[in-house]
Amino acid sequence: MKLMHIFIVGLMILGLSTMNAFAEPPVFNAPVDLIAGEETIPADESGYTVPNLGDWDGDGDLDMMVGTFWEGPIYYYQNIAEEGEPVFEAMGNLQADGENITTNFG
Ligand SMILES: [Ca+2]
Repeated sequence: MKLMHIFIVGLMILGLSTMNAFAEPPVFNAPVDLIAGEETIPADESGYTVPNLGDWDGDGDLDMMVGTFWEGPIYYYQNIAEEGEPVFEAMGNLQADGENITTNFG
């Protein structure tokens, strides 16, 4: 059983390395700041700011929550566009019982 497991893992590694050998390198556009109103959506100094899109208010468009690193706040930006390109408005930090909800380590 252990030998079969090693064989399967070996096939997976071989398959992944073969896929990478033929893959084209990704091409990215120049970075742009994310804007809410007139303000740039903040990124913390750690470099681990994590934007997540979802329909958080249930109106059918994508809103954004931005998590920060290690006891940082979670910012909420509501998409206020009627249609087309999103337009984000800062709605403040996520809170529970009047206190900011913060992220854990990692
Ligand atoms: Ca929405």
